[in-house]
Amino acid sequence: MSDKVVSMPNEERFQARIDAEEKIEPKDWMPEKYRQNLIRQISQHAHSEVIGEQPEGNWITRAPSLERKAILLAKVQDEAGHGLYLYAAAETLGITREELIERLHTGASKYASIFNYPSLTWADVGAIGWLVDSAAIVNQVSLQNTSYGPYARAMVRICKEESFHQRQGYNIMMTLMQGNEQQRAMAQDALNRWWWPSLMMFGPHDGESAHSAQSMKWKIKRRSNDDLRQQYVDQAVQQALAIGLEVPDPDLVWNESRGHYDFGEIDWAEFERVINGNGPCNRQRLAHHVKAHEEGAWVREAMAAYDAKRGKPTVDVA
Ligand code: BYC
Repeated sequence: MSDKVVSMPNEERFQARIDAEEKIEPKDWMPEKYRQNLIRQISQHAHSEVIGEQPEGNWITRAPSLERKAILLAKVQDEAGHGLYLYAAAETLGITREELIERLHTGASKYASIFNYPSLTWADVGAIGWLVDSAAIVNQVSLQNTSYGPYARAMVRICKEESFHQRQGYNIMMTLMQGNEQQRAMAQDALNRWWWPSLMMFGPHDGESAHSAQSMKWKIKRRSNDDLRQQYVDQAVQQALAIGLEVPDPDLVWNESRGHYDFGEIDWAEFERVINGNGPCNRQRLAHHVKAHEEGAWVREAMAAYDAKRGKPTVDVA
């Protein structure tokens, strides 16, 4: 670090480090708003991974073959692991796991809107892996370069695992599309229901995004919501066409001059309803998490007792 940087006030020195692409680490000085904004985003991300286990978990006992069941089990376990890395990253910012879970249960902290939709058929498992994990990867690849070290490092491993998830989802859709008429209709129906919610995963338009300007300045976010959404649409449309699926958007058209697909407007009223707790499954998802958390209390207590007996600090396993 140059002498000039060292003599700057904290805020300016911090921004200079960000501008120089240095990673911020847990014990480094950081503005309180940077810390709080990161806790907000990382914990929302962690909650999404964990709540996201529910729609897919719904199909573990009904997977159509032993192989599909083993793959789905592994995927759902991966999502739990992602939650774990992300909660651990959030904890480095000085918040406890208990507080994070409390915020989820009281509704103070959000999770990705998409997990408030039901998984009605086996094809939905394909659609979630293909579309939801694709959307997540597009976003998370950019987050590998986020300015906060623990978050960036968690993203590297998560992206590798998400790539496998995406392929298993697309493979389910491809298999169904090579099947009989009923199976093809099931795949198309799943795409029809998951397409628009998957576009909502990227959040509001750039001009409406409350946090984007500051998050981009601090390089917490590296690319804008609309920019990432466009990349996702361009990729997913080609993948749909390749297996004979029709994207449910009458306004979808290739724009030669932009070199991108133009696409229709998201139903933002629906987005608002879902992120404010009134989607089709919000109550069910939260109630299930609260129940599982309460039923797991004895595990946390047993681990704390075990650690105390060994004279080790209690591991926070909320
Ligand atoms: N859903 O100012 P904005 C997975 C909220 S899971 C709900 O643009 P920001 C998987 C936003 O929080 C991977 N809420 O916010 C798991 C804010 O509200 P608050 C999930 C949303 O943070 C299992 C307000 O709207 N990925 O892959 O700058 C199975 C204004 O928005 C949503 C992540 O979580 C939404 N879709 O940008 C399968 C990625 N969109 O907090 C797969 C990490 C917006 O002020 N997160 N809101 O109350 C991010 O990259 C960013 O937080 C977002 C939003 C792009 C989502």
